[in-house]
Amino acid sequence: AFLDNILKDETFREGKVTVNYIKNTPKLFEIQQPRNRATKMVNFLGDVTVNGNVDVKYTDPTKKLITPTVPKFDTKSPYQKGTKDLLTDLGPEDFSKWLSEEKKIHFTDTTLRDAHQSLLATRMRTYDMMKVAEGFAKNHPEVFSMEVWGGATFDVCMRFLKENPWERLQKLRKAIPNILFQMLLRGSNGVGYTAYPDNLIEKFVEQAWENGVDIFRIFDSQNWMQSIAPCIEYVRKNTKGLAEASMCYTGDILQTKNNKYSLDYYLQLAKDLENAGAHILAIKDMAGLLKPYAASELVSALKSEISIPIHLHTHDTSSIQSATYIKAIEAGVDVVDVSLAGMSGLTSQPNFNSLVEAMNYHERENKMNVQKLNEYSNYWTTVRDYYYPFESGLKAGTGEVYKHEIPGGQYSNLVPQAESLGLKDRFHEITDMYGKVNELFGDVIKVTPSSKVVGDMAQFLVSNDLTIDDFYKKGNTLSFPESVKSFFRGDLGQPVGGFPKEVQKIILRDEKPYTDRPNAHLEPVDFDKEFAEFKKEFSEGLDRELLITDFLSYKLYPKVFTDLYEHYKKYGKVMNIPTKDFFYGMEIGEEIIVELDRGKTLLITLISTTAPDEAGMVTVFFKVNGQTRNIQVKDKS
Ligand code: 3PY
Ligand code: ZN
Repeated sequence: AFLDNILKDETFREGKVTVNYIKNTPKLFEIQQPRNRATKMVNFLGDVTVNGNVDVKYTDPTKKLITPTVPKFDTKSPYQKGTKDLLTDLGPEDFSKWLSEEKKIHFTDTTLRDAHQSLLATRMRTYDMMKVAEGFAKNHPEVFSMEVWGGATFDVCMRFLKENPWERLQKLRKAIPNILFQMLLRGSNGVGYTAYPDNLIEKFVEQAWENGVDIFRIFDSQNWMQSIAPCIEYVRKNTKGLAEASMCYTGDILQTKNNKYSLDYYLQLAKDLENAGAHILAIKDMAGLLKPYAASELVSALKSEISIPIHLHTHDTSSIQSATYIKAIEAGVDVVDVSLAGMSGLTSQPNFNSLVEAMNYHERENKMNVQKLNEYSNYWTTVRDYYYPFESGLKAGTGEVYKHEIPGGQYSNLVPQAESLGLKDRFHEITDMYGKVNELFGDVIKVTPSSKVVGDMAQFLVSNDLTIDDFYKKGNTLSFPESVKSFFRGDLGQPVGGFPKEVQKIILRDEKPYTDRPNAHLEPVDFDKEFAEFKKEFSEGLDRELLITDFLSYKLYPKVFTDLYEHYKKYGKVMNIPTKDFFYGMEIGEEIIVELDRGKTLLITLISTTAPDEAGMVTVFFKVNGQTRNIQVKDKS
């Protein structure tokens, strides 16, 4: 434990050890009692067993959850070299050239980020990822990259799963050293919903790289260069990773009359991104609007205008997006985003397994072990069932997406959101209104966080039985959602073609909007001072050193981090609890193994629970590593 403390100590980790280091660091002698950690663990399990997990809104007692089969691999075999090794060898510029010259089509697997963000409200736990991480990396070294971090995962990880997102990244990196990792970065908004100080985003990029991210997919919710360009710069300056700059795709380039989002618009944007130093260009089709023939035209034109490689991302909400990939592949796209079959389709990415098969014998085929890919897909199909309360309930693709243009992740979330507002029966009114609000706002790009603004306004109008006409007539008397006011003030940057003036005036009334970068209105973070204050405030009662990554989590999400920290102090590390028990508690007689920390494990059996006593207290009996433990849990029902 003493050695453990040294290894965790920040001074040691930063290589700043001096002669009197041990003498001057009394913390090293504070040995945590495993019993204490075991007690916290059973307190958590006892609470979930008696009261359920607060994040699970309903359970289905008839549901049979089966144990997933982890595909076999030779644990002793070395990792084969993959794209991560190639990036290390070549450096970002030459790597980018290598990719441009590759004939084979390459695949990014989004299973661990966008797929579950879009299908399961981002709830996939590190526990389930880690079971297959090493095997997947050993069985599939040909995968171009794995999207594992960023977007909504950062927030949800802490808020609902009570995990440290940085630890997820570190664990995955250790298990998958050979394949490039990529993250989604929302430009000035980092991994949040609003602008942050520039130096905070810069530090975040540096730490994301230090902890394992290689490809930074950077986008701005209005395709605003002033938000994207600084992030490209941060990646180039602070990392040896790849800056993948995105153009968010909306509308339809094939519509040639009066089209704000025309082919020329995208070609100019792509050139600007290349000139700003991007190593890769991403076409980020967040709503799945890029139709097959439009993809053909867009990719061909881009190929003749820019020289960096092109990475295509889409969502299969319409259920036609594999055709888009095929046309894009014919037109020379370099990489496409797919997810393992069991986590693909609908609002997620197109099907990895089927696309690999479909490319068989084609001149751009990229051979993969499809048998193994299918085994991993089967693993996820089984695991997915554990997350059933987070499924959206969507059953089929929809052609309506071309009308409302709702991004994949938002579309599946809108179902439970409408339900919680008592608007379940009016879901289609909301999606219709979403399209109308988009027009009202001047046909904006809709992706996090601007998509939330349009969604908030649509829900506001529907729930108050208001029409667009009412907006114009009664606008001066309505209290609009805060996100809508913020958007029109300029907090999310400037939309293509500017804000519609009349609408802006109705929403802001006398408030003055601004047109410069929202980040310019924010005080830079004083890292030395604020990090020291943070450590002082939060280290009490904590069994580990607070790191700069904790500070970043705190600066991005102060309330969420504070709640996570309280949860950690009360229950310890819950990320290694099996998913079934984390969400639904334990069954009588069930025995589980939970890893506490590096190799230390607890064997926990739930022996029995009593009925609540007069004070509503339940006694829960466990056996922990052979010793009986009982705890008292307040029954909150
Ligand atoms: C995110 O920002 O989380 C997205 O996935 C946007 O498409
Ligand atoms: Zn996406």
